Amino acid sequence: MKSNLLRKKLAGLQTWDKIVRLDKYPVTDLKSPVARKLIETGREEMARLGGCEMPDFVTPEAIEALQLESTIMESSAFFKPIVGNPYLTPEDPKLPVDHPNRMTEPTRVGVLAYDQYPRDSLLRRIYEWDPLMNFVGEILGLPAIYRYADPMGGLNLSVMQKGDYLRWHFDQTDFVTSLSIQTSDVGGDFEFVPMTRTETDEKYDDVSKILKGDRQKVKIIKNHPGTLVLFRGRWSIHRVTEVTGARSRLMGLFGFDSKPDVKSSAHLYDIRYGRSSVLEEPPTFEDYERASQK
Ligand SMILES: O=C(O)CCC(=O)C(=O)O
Ligand SMILES: [Fe+2]
Repeated sequence: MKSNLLRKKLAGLQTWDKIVRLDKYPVTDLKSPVARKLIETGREEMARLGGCEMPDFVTPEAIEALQLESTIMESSAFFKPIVGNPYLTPEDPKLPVDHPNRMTEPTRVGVLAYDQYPRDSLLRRIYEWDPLMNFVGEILGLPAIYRYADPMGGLNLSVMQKGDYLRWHFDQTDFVTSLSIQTSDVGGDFEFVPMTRTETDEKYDDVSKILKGDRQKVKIIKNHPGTLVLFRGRWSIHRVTEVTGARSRLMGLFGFDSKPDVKSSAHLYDIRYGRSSVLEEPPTFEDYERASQK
């Protein structure tokens, strides 16, 4: 049973130094010189590229446990193929067909929601750990930072299997924090164009060129397992290329915001999770295993 093996691995991960590379990322002491330096470098990268990559954030033992727990749960992810534009809005039929608002692409990504996460999940423990959230807030230069007050949206696992693709898009949230758990054999790269648009200029011509295949300003993040990424997806258009190998791409997505009480809309619940009611009690890993054996 995979869940027995997972229990053994989790039992060896009781203290944070076994889970997070505190030697490299001393997030429990944000005043330390090493942490100050990381925050300074992170802020500089955020300003220049709109994103910041922190490799080896978690230990190899933690990655093994995260991969195992995700594999146990993966077949319960919700998949809904959609065709959509880069703004995650309905198309506006009044606009010309070559306007980026009307340029759509198919997308298929699976998602596991926060309420599907077992109480003793390692990914849940990492998401709910204040030192990580506070570190993220420091890099973003926020006066305060909160977890989403959303029982489904707070923590997500993005599951991309062979043939899955996440289209070019801008996020509707200010920033995304992700932890790479498993990469695909081939494909599944995160591509982005730094600062594609601004608050005052949509730069439709540039967006249109990117959608038509202009690669000039495209940057690629390979996302090795254990890498923590902060990304301002509202301004930088991004996508995940098609996963073409057999191994699934698994990515933990942490919902933090500069405001308290952030919740998802009923529409998002429907398209992202395929349901409107929240689970009263999260399943256990054993429940997942039983379900996949049926
Ligand atoms: O999976 C990723 O690396 C990015 C996901 C993403 O862009 C999103 O969920 O909006
Ligand atoms: Fe995104």
